[in-house]
Amino acid sequence: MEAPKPPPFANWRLLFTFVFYVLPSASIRIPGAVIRACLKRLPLGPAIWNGFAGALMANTPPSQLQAVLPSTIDVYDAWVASHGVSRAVEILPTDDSTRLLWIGPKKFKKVILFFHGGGYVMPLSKGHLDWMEYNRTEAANYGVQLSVCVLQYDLIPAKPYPRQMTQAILALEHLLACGYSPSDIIFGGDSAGGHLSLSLMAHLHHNHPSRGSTEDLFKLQGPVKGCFLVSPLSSFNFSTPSYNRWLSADVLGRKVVEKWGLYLVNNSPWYDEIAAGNGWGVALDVSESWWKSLKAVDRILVTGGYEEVFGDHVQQLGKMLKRTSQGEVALYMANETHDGPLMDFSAGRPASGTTRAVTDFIIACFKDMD
Ligand SMILES: *[C@@H]1O[C@H](CO)[C@@H](O)[C@H](O)[C@H]1NC(C)=O
Ligand SMILES: *[C@@H]1O[C@H](CO)[C@@H](O)[C@H](O)[C@H]1NC(C)=O
Ligand SMILES: CC(=O)N[C@H]1CO[C@H](CO)[C@@H](O)[C@@H]1O
Repeated sequence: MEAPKPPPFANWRLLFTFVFYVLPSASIRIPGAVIRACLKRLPLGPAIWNGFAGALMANTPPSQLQAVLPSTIDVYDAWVASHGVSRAVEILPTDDSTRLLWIGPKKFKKVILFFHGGGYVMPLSKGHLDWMEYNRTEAANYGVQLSVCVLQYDLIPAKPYPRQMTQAILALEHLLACGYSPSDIIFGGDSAGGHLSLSLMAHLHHNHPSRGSTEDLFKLQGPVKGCFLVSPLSSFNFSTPSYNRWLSADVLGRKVVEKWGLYLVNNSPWYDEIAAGNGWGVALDVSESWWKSLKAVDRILVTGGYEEVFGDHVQQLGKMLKRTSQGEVALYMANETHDGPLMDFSAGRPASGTTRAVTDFIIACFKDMD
């Protein structure tokens, strides 16, 4: 058993960080976010929250964040208990440590393999589970019976790339071994989870050397039904206009993407792979030809916000996939900041257009089959 977590601020280092780094940074970011939100007619509440959360993320070391945030399994356990849903946790037999957390029966008609966001630093949040349950309920209303399988992947800096990708591949292989066919499966995620989805898709396109056999499996059985990418990290090029606004209402900024990005890729094969033109670790920073004739997934949905630092990259990614994928690709952009659906559910707001777009996508993928 893990030791109980200290309550917030029991940790003096965190208090120090908070007073001397987070608060000064927030006192600059919040007014900037408010001005930008007024200019762009965005809701004020989320902009203020983004200013505060952005300052917290950019100035708090990952170890301190991880010390106070409940772990993925704790969040899942509390959520199933409070929703009266049955708890179903599987340990991947091929790995012995990676867990799959189920919402709904393990053997059902369809399944969503979900990768939560949080910059690979933060664990699963309750908002993610509320979001996925919303999907399930909405889908059920349309006659689509599905379960959600949440991957509990390892976090950085302790476990850098490609550990999370390997875990995602093992999870997908496990679903196939359990009897799901690729056409019963949608995978996807938000932010870092979108990045992880792109890595998994990349592996299905060109096998990653760490895990070599999946490609043949999909050649035999056909493509995966769908993949949704909500505000995915897809490039480390910080010179786009979205990154260089004078005022930003977004929760992310260059500092945190760069810092956490380094935790992900340092001491890993990432640099050699990208230098050799292999796009497993980041989709847009290799030549487009790498993605040519992508047939791993039938339908892809890419979503993002015009007001997020990933805004330009998300649009580039959508356009690139439209050119390279043999399946159907849709790009949905809205006037919002990073990770709209998660923000909806974290704040208890009604579902926005982006949340709706993801749900409609999931229903459309599975609906045409029955
Ligand atoms: C980075 O992005 C900018 C702006 O979109 C572009 O002009 C530049 O060529 C990109 N750099 C690389 C190395 O891809
Ligand atoms: C987004 O906001 C701009 C003004 O800032 C407006 O012109 C545009 O129509 C809006 N787009 C959507 C999809 O709401
Ligand atoms: C398909 C399925 O299991 N749908 C469930 C979704 O969640 C609602 C409420 O939690 C259940 O009533 C449905 O049965």
